[in-house]
Amino acid sequence: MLLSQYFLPVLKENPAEAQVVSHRLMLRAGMIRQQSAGIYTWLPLGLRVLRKVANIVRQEIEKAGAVEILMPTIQSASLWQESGRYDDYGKEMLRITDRHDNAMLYGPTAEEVVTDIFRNNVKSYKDLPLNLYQIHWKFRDEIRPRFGVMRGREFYMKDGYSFDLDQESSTKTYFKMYEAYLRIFKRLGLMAIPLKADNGAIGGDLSHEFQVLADTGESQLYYDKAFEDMLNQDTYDVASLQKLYAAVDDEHDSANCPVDDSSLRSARGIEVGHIFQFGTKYSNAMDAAIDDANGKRTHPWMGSYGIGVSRVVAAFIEAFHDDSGIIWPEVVAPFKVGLINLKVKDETSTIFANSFYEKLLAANVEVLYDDRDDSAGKKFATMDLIGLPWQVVVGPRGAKEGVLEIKRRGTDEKQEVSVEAALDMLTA
Ligand code: 5CA
Repeated sequence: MLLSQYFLPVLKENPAEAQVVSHRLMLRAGMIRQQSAGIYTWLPLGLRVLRKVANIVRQEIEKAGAVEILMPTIQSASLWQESGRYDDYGKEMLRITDRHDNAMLYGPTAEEVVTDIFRNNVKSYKDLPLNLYQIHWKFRDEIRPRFGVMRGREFYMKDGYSFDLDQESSTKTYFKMYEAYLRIFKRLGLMAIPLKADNGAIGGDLSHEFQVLADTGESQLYYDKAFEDMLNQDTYDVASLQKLYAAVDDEHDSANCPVDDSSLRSARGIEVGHIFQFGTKYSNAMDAAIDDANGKRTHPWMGSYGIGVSRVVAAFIEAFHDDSGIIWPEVVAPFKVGLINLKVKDETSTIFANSFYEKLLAANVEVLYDDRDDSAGKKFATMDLIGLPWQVVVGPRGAKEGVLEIKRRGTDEKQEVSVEAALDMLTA
């Protein structure tokens, strides 16, 4: 991508409204713009990261047996009246009336819609287990939207819903999702501690939340340091993980903590995922029944599984930044390489940089090429701010000698290398 043709409205100054580093950097790096409180436009750079996070979530969740659908964001109030949640949900639900005076709402979650799909289309135990998910926008009219997309009103969520014949099978599915979550966060390179949680408005008994460690997280997290090794392994010992101590905020009672001080870690955490098993709550309320092996009508056991995809983007920045800007890990970086042509008016430099750009494109390397006629200082500052993992700099002197300067964002090590060596490094 040529920066001269791209849309990257970076800001030099820190926006006054941004209290946390991820919000500040997302605005400054031209990733998002606020439309109204808690509602954002995702600009090209931000959208690329959002899509990358979503795709990793998608791949891992599908390996674990989930199937993607796309449900409407606008839902009928009547479904929520059936489940009994219409009145309970309160002011967080954005209620809308259509031209025929039908009560509608912008979905804060989709248990009702998916249960409706299920009851109209699944009739037999032979079709179970069934695990449907989507990655889509949600709306919750939070009293205090804050920290940019970290706590938005409109946000992008992966929400999955499982249907099993009985509790035993449902619990198996639940822990399959639990493991898939551990794999997702490991692949993303984020340490996410799973902890037993309250079911809250979703209801039910079995529930875990996943907290990513970051200094500026909203909650205070306490956990057994044994998590750190166990989450790094290739296979997970779910039974042992479940026995480890972890708690957030007031749930932690230092006087009665089962872990001694030398094994207890405390850190700030960001809740990036939450999974629930709630039995037959919705299948009963909405009479979503199937025939079991004996032809008897039975209500399936359900679970739901959320990941705050847009929040994960912010969590990355909280975890990976320095004073100059973002430091993207390669897995979710908007581009892998930032190429800078220091002197556009120098013909040798420009021919050399253009040709290297073409080589990167031919090798399928995602590259953002700063081909604009601008000062070196400004170009370096922009590249540091947007945080691409590799920076490659072409200048008149190097171009004459056929060398480029290559630098890993977040380190000070610069190397002068040949075109071939640079290509090897960037395609490794
Ligand atoms: N129906 C279930 C899961 S399918 C559900 O809604 N769970 S949730 O309420 O816990 O939300 C799932 C995840 O969405 C949370 O773990 C969090 O990461 C993210 N999330 C929730 N509210 C917001 C918000 N206001 N802004 C950004 N992300 C949010």
